[in-house]
Amino acid sequence: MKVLILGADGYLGWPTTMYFSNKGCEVYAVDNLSKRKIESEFGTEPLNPLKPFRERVKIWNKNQKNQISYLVADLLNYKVLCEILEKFRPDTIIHYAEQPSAPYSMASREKAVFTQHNNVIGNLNLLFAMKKFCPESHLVKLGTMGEYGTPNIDIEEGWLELEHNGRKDKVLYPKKPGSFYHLSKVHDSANIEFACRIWDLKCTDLNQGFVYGISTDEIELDYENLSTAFHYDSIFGTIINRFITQTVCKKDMTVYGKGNQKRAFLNISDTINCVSIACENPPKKGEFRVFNQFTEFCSLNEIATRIQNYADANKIKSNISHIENPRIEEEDHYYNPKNTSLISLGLKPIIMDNKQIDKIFQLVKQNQNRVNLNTLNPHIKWKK
Ligand code: USQ
Repeated sequence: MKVLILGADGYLGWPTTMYFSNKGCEVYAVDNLSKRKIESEFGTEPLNPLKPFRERVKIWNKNQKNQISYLVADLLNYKVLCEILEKFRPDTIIHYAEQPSAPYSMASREKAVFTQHNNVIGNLNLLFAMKKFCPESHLVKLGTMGEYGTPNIDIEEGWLELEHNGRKDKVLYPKKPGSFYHLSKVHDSANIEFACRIWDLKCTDLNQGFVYGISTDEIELDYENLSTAFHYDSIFGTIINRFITQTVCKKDMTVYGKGNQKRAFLNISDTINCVSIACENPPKKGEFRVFNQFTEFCSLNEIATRIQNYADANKIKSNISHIENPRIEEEDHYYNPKNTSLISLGLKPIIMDNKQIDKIFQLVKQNQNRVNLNTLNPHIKWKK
């Protein structure tokens, strides 16, 4: 299989790139390196020392039998994107190349505009380039569970059967996202569904919960050289990675508001497993297929308590503190998202247990001297 990976230098893009190469696929890895740039705007960097994109690929190619081709390129550059698709003609395109942070998108008008321009136009360019050069390719697009928000009804996988005034239809599930970042993914989903409908493209939109963890089979081959970025700061770090870092640094876990907010999540290895399952089971021509990509869901308080239980079991001091919520989000709500599609295709969920927490804990401990404590507390507020 020829796999094009867009956003190949990112937290998920890099382990995905190595996974498909290890599997024997012909892999072309593309990234514009913008994540490293936007991190520096806020003075943040990953916890672990990270090799530059080119270097990581070169190290992989030196030590592994299957080679990765790579290019530094931006999806906003339509001409270059067309050249990539025309030359490589991928069977599968895995698209991660978007600004991924909700707080970043809420920091200012400029950051909101950057996020939506970068994400929506990059994705739109890709759809046009696919139509022109590889309409048979399968687009595997990283969406987010945050597209749905927290509706007072069960969350289906992308589509909803509706009965209204005695008539029935199947419509895109109504979206109520919680940031301009999450909105950019909603706009992407609508554009992709339209492209599938009118141009017969085929796509799997993976509405993913937040991801935790740092280790995958390929990273464990050479942790020092092949690691992926681990963020713990309040802009790019996701909650589980943050709570564990806070605990290692003897700081309180910062639960925003009441902590009854319920969210869906998964281990980084399961991201790879889900993407792999989606690629091996492509949808039909013209189909816009949505999978909800998560393995567990619970409240933020329960997440903090799991980490506290791990700490107690290992005689580590930990504390949970409820701080003023910088975001506008419901703190007491119904939440029942479905995730049967990937499981019925063979996903065996990894559960966030003490073993998984310990892996992250050990990584953070090794790099504790690199934690910038000033970046731990949130300073971007949804409503100034
Ligand atoms: N939260 C806390 N304390 C913290 C950090 C976050 O209580 O210190 C809360 C937030 O208010 C939110 C929840 O934890 O309710 C999740 O926040 P997050 O920062 O871990 O995740 P989020 O902003 O939702 O975004 C992340 C990724 C994004 C992905 C999304 C999936 O950055 O790329 O799309 O997770 S989802 O959560 O399903 O929207």
